[in-house]
Amino acid sequence: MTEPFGTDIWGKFIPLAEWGPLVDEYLQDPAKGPIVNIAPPEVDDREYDAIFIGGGAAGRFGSAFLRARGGRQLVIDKWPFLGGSCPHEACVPHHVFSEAARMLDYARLMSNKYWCEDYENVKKRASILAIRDGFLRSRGAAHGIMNFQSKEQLNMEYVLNAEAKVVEAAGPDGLFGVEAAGRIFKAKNLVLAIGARPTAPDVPGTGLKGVVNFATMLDPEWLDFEPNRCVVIGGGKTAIEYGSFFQATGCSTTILTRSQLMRTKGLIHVDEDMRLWVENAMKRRGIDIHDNSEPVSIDGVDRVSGVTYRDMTTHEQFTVECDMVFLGTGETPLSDQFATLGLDLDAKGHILVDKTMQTSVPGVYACGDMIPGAREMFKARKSGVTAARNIMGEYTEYEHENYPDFLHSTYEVVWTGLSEEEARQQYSNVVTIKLPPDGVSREDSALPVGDGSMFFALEGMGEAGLLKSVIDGDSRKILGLQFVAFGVRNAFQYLDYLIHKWPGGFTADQMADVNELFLNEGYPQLHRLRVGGALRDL
Ligand code: COM
Repeated sequence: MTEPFGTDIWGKFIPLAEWGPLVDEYLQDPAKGPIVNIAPPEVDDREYDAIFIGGGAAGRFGSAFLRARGGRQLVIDKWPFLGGSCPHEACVPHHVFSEAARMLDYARLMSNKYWCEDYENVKKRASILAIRDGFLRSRGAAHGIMNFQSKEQLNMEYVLNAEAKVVEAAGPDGLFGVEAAGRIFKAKNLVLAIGARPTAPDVPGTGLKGVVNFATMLDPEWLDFEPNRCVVIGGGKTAIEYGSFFQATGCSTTILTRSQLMRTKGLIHVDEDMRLWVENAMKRRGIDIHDNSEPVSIDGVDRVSGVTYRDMTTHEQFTVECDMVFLGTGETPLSDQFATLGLDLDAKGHILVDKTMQTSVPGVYACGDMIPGAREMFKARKSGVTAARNIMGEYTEYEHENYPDFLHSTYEVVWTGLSEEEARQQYSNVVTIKLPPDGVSREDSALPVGDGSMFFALEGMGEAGLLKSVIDGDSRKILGLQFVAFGVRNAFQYLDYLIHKWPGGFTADQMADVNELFLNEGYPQLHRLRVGGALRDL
């Protein structure tokens, strides 16, 4: 045990505008030591109800809830900011890149039309580095709001820029001990939430210059050239999102995936119509997609020059030339850092938890990317909150392995509930409502059209998107919803709640009763067209 150290900020107001530059100083010089915001005993001398190890979405939201319920929490993070990978290298930059992809897609559609310049001939490329650097320039604002809000508005206690080590399992006093910033902190419960690290495929060449993942591509020293030809390895959400972005910038992209696109293990309830719509739209935009393909080697001397892959059926080998490889091959939870606790893990190293987020060790909870299920902020936040509620004595369950989901191509792709195939396995009278309808070719349909896709109807027939509702024709309950286009993803948060939480289920008739507020083929309007009598496909 060393002497306590670090910068004590308890009781000192740091204006929001100062937080961003302050965090940057710590990022550039981590040896500046911990940032310590701990209440002195004269302010609060209670034991901590929980120490959250990891201050990402799970640890931060769990802490906020626990605090709001009158408990005492401490959150410790190795980075000098709260919010974890989300504001730093994952969700926020991903949303920047996906928004760029969408705008670039539209620029091509609108090239030389109306008020728009000749995009293809004048600006063949958008700079990946410029967009990346734009995000890096503004990242301090995202870091800053996390620390400011957590301290000034949510009254959290935290230690940042410090490693946390569990040094005592619950002893006779029932307390755990955690060492950080040269001190031992005691708590009745632990919440483990330090996340996961990107996993590289087990092939030669992953260390070559030009091989990146979502985190390393943000490092200006690592990605210091403008890529022109990219190979993405993987077929899940990250591969689709980043691959769509690279292609949209004009960096010609190939995707190599073992499974079909969107059929990786991490994606569930994926409807085949939706999957095909996404894959075909990506192909129409020039992305070269090879499924059933496993990487053999990443080739090059010092820097990457290509990827050799094998067709998993014929075993034939092929090489694709490139100057950048993006690894979208999943992540591994950092559970080995808690090996001394003897927690039950799955084969991939996820910490196994029950529906209250409690692990196999009483008093130890785990959340976010450390547990099975989607690696998503929504799961992180909700699992952290679930742990906090249970710690504070409010029994709460969360189905963390069954969830609605969302991804970007150049479109918003969002789904909840059962796919049509899943519904047909469980129900004998499945009815679907679809746009474009069955039997109408995509090219002949300007629908669905609405917010964000009006010019697809005018200039890009057949690119408007896909809308689908899967209904049990007997009970009239909505079983699943799928959408590819724009402007509906926020509605899905509420639609998901309705179809899963409405007592007895949410019916097509109730959906038809919802007031639609915009001109679009949204779900209320389409259900209204159909629900007068017996339900039939539309
Ligand atoms: C959002 C991070 S970028 S958190 O979920 O608000 O902590």
